[in-house]
Amino acid sequence: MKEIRIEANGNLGPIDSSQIPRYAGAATYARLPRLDQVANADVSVVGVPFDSGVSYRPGARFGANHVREASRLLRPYNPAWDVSPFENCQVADAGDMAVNPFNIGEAIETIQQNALDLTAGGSKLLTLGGDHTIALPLLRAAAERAGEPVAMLHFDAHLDTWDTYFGAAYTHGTPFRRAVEEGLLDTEAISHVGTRGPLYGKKDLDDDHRFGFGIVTSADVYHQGVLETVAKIRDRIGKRPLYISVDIDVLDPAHAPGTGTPEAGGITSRELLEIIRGFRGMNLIGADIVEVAPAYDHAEITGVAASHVGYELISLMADNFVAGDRFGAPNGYAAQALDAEARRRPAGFAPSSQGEPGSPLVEPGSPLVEPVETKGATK
Ligand SMILES: [Mn+2]
Repeated sequence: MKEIRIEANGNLGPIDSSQIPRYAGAATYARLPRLDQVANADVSVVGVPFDSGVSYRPGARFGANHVREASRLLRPYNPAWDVSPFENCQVADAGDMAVNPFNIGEAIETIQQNALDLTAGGSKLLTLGGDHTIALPLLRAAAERAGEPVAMLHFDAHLDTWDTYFGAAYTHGTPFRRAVEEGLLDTEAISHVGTRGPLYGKKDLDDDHRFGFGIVTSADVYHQGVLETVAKIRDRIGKRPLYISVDIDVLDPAHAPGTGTPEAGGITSRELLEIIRGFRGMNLIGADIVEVAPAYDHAEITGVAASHVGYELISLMADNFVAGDRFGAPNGYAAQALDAEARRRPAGFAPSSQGEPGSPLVEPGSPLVEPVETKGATK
């Protein structure tokens, strides 16, 4: 059947969901075009169906397609950034890498080479896993493209800086120790976020600290809040080339049951999305979302969360295509919470018919958001 797509600024966007129902047709991420349907991509989304490195529940090999299926409801305008990511730049779904499920070493080589191929023309890469083993070859490719060790934020319940499992050095619990050993990371600017749960011993933390990682625990996010968390991360990393690796188990099992090594006491999907929105202007060069295991998911809870995390990461990449320095600028929703000045005209909620540009949308002290007419909007 013929595809009817949204097109803007010369970029081929998602299938138009006002013309073709969201649930129809084969799934690509956010209903975006395939990479072979566009001349080139500024941002490529690629799947890595690989879970041979897991230590507990298997199943993340089915993660990428689950996230694609759960991403059908994403709409083209992101009010939190006041950005239309698929208009600002060309985003395309590059399909899945063909990785060997029986040979981890060969799989790692394949992932590294495919990531280099996909970024050869300057495209940024958002990778959907797969288990966390895949972060190592992705970081190798990212550091090679950056031409220097990269800053990294690692959202995860776990440290993933262990040494070996059953003598194996390349697993989903070891990628970031290997990455430090290989000199891929700027050890002045690396941190875990959302860490929690029992460890094998205090040595785990000592080793991790020695490698240079900061730790923002799940409890830290609760006690200090999102804005303080964002401010500390922004101070530490600045505008260095940044890679973000999101293990979906950073979310509480209530928000992401479909994963391999769940830990109670995680952050919420709201907190994770708001933290990423606070990274406005930071130099995101690549990202991954891993450990989505659909066999343990219910009602697409985990898939929906992962698809929205991907949408915010792409929005950050797309926001950087807009002229001007946005480093440290609040996003629309955060601005609403921050102060009355921003509240007058929060990004993404232009006054339109309710007043002159810049005039108060709401009186101080009144409810923040009035009901808005959404006639003709597509759900
Ligand atoms: Mn992990």
